[in-house]
Amino acid sequence: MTAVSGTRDDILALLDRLGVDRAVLAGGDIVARSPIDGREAGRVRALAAGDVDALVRQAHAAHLEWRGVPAPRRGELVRLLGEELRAVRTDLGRLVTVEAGKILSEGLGEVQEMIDICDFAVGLSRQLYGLTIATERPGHRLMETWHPLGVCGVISAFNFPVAVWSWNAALAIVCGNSVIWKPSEKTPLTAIAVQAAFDRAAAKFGAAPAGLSILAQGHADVGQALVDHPLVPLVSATGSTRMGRAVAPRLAARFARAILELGGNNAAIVAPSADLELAVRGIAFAAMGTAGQRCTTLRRLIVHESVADRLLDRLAGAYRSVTVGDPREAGTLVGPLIDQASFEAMQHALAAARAVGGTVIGGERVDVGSSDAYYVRPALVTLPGQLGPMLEETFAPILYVVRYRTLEEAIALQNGVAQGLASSIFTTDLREAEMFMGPAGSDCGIANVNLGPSGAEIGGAFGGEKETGGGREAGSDSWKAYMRRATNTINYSRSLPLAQGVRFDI
Ligand code: UN1
Repeated sequence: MTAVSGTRDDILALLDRLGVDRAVLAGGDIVARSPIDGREAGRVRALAAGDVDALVRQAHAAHLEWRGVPAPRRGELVRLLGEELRAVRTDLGRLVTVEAGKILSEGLGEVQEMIDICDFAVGLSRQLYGLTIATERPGHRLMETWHPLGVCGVISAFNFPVAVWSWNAALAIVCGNSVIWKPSEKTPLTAIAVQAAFDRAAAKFGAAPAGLSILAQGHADVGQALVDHPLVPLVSATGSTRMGRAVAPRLAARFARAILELGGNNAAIVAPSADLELAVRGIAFAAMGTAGQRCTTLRRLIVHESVADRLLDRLAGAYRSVTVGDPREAGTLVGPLIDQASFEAMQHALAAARAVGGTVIGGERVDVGSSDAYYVRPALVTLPGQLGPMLEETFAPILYVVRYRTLEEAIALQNGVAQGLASSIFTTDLREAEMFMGPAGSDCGIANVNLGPSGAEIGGAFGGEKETGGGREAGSDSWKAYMRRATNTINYSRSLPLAQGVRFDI
């Protein structure tokens, strides 16, 4: 293999094509670095926590103006954003690859998700429906209306450095809100490129208030200032459960809303009737794709004892042969881990697995000719039971395997962790599939049949239960979290009947 290199030149060329001035790399506290070779490309300015107040006030002023613009007109701005994203899809996708280390098709796929949610939000801008409800009083009408909320804070993670912003921002903006985005410090450049695309869309739109979408690069203190600001009624935060534990109580203390997308420890059950060929492919993508760094990554495989040996044989082959390397190269399926800390966490989890009697295939570092880059062969770990590191989310490509005998046992294992994001079952037995999706089945926000737990479409609501945080983003009726609901009772009669038959005659 030729040594990985050239990420700085790649980044500079991409910034030019994405309409971003190279001067953004002129200096600051945030290191822009590609995990492909681990080399620094430059430094980006971080805001101080004290800068946040002025930005929130600017965003709040933008919201006050924007809420008076009819929603379908607000949709026009998001339509233009979608057009801008279409125009830069290849370059922005490649920048995601260079900055986050995803393979090219996943980088492109992430930008496609942004385009998809823009399209969804444009349609939604004419469908922010309330209800008319039967009233108990004659000559009255009872209804509900949905109104813009205010400034929406978005805190996103490195692994989906651009899509997560768009899931929130596209909906928040058609709903009449403004947005302040604190991206991961590990992916500052993709955020700048997205903000540039938004600014171009706003310029074409013509009459968007300044400060409708603000990028606030910074460290945890900037995120915290956003979380604590009284003019921010909603914060949507994606990241670890540890981050969620810091954010949620602060929001609760001031009765602000939270959309939390935290850790996942996602499982797949492989039943005796499963199509094993399909299961192997589904498992391989879900467990090794994105180098195990999706919150929906498959981390636990619960396989029926009657098919375990056959399945594991085939999986072991896939784990040994999968191409690990530079994600910019066409044949690569597994790119780098984001950084050294991530590599160390993976090695720590594998050592813990061995300590509880686990057998490990893979997991070793792969040399790509750069000591600052961390590539690994994905690890397949057979455990004697669901214990030790299998109960935790390690953001790396480790798939733990346990065997089961009855479906009840498998579902208990699937539900027997603290997280509740995504899950799946491979079965051709209708009863098993329905059982898994039913009230006594998977306890996750996502429950799939005959595909892995990752790679959700934007049309459905995305999010999970328990320590995953309970938030929902993207499709279905997730938009309701970005609006406030008013219940309206209108009396068009000449008398004043009181509800519940109460009499109050004066
Ligand atoms: C995440 O990893 O933060 O379902 C979200 C998926 C993606 C979203 C992942 N659409 O894999």
